[in-house]
Amino acid sequence: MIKNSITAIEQAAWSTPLVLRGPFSDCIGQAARLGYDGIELHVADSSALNKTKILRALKDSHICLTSIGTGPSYSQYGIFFTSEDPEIRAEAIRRMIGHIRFGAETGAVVIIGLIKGQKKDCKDAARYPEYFQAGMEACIREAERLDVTVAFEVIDRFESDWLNTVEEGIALLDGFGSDHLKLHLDTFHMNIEEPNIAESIRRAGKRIGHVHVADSDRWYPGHAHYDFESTYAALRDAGYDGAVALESFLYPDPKTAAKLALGKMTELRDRFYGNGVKSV
Ligand code: LER
Ligand code: MN
Repeated sequence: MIKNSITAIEQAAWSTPLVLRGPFSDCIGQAARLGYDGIELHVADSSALNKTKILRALKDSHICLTSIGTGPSYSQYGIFFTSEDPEIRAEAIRRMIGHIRFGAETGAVVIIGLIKGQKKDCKDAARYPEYFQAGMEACIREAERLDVTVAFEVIDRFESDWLNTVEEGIALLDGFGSDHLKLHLDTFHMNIEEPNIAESIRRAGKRIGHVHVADSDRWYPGHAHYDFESTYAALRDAGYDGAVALESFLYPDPKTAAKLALGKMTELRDRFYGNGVKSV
């Protein structure tokens, strides 16, 4: 059965589409009280976390860590795979290795999204593919060693100047050929890039490793006109059985967004996966 999850970060701008804010142990308690099955923590550096406290909060709240978001290294600290600076590239890899080790301790999927960097960020333009390859290979090696899933997020053209579509994501995965590298789909990005979202999901099939949901305007699911019915039907047909994490703006306020989203996510899950029945 898929898990309903919610994103959290310790600190970020109001406009960042991550829902719960504050110390992670508090966010975990809030997610559980709201009725979520799991939480996705967006972390700059996993090796600097108080893991004992987080693991205790997860245990006490009876929810799981579904996923680790790794974008804050890029968005808050300018650390990414494709920097022309070798120290920044090494630091990006060190942080990803720390996230993957935390994933091994918790069973969480580790996201590779914004940390890949953009072409425009690399002042040594001709070399970004080589730097990206090295970053990805280091992650895949550690993920295979520790049996962790790393999920590559396809991000729309307005936030990333390359690797924007599901088709490009599939080609990327095929190039690496590792069972531990999966695709991470986000309804907000797919709504911008995919001509037929349900078809893209079915094509991605068993390669799907993680899912983010927000409506077409990036508010909570149910607020605008994204077709969640066809997305959930396609996820079920693809045999997807992982987590679906709410990554939306905080409008009208975080608690309302989290509650209304969970209502819609639960209704969709019951309808397309059946109450308590495992997916196909
Ligand atoms: C960025 O828009 C996004 O969707 C995040 O999941 C990236 O970490
Ligand atoms: Mn996302």
